[in-house]
Amino acid sequence: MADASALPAEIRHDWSVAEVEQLFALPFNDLMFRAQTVHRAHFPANQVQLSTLLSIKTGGCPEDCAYCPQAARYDTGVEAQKLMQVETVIAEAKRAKEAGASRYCMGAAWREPKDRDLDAICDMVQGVKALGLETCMTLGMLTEPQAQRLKQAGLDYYNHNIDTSPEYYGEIITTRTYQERLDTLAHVRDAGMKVCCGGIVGMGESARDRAGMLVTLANLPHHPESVPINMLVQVHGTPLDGTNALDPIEFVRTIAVARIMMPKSMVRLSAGREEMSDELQALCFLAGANSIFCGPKLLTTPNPGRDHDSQLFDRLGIEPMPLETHAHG
Ligand code: SAM
Ligand code: DTB
Ligand code: SF4
Repeated sequence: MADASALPAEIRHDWSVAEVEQLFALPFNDLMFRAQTVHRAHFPANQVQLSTLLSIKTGGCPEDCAYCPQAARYDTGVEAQKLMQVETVIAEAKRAKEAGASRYCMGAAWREPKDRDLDAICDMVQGVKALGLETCMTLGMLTEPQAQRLKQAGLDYYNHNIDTSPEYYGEIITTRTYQERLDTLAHVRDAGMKVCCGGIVGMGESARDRAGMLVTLANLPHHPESVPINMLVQVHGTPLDGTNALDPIEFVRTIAVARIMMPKSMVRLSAGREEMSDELQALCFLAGANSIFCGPKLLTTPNPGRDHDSQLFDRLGIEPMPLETHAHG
């Protein structure tokens, strides 16, 4: 019998929210089968890419993102620090490479970078790249010239998340608009960098919002090469602390639908792994997640240690994805 779900998925940019809600509503086994089929058509079935995060400028952020421990206005115990020294960043990146990471992601708690900070930022990019790692930065909003400077310095990826659906966005952030986020993504793309863009679930959003978030991502002119799906890490002092937890099965469904909608993108099982069981993470890999953050810390909150992750990979027969496999395009 011909089964459309067995065909490699086409790359589409015309998804409707209603259609995506139907994908979410499929029987779980059917959804997982479709996601696995798409995954296997485009990627090695048992490889997961490893990125390591470093907060190069922590805390004191002027924005009001309701999930974020680094916003100055919430009392979360995160102390504001200055931009890290270039040498310290490079030394940390070296350790991450030795621990098996293929990409190094550097994050700053800024609304946007100041031009005077960009010299040091570009030195970090060059130094980390020289170690043979892919580089990624997440620094907030970028102007066109700033994006071009980062590209010239050799930056491979820029991370800027849309966070949630256009409809729910105003409940989470008021200090910048959804459109400003889309503008930054366009500047990154136009400068010729690869885009890392995803969002957070478990913020009290509806099922329709989760579908709407994925529709925004998949209907961008190009699918982001990397799509981080974060489970909210609840931090004491942030407005979202105490939000009802999302059903873990719904989280797995979100990964599976992202995989089906963006067949060639790396889908990252991002924040929230520290609170997930090994079995839940295994389901996320089965649903098509093929990237994680490794190392004991995300930006400010804990992440599973290297030993735990290697044991999990051994139990699942998963291997770290070599750089050559994902550095195409
Ligand atoms: N300040 C820059 C910005 O917001 O674009 C870059 C750093 S910011 C911390 C990067 C992303 O981390 C956010 O867009 C959000 O998606 C994610 N994030 C922050 N706090 C989180 C939390 N508590 N749980 C899950 N994801 C979180
Ligand atoms: C992304 O989507 N998630 C990462 C990375 N991109 C920058 C950040 C997660 C942060 C979780 C909260 C913290 O550790 O401060
Ligand atoms: Fe600032 Fe980024 Fe946190 Fe928002 S997510 S408060 S912009 S560090």
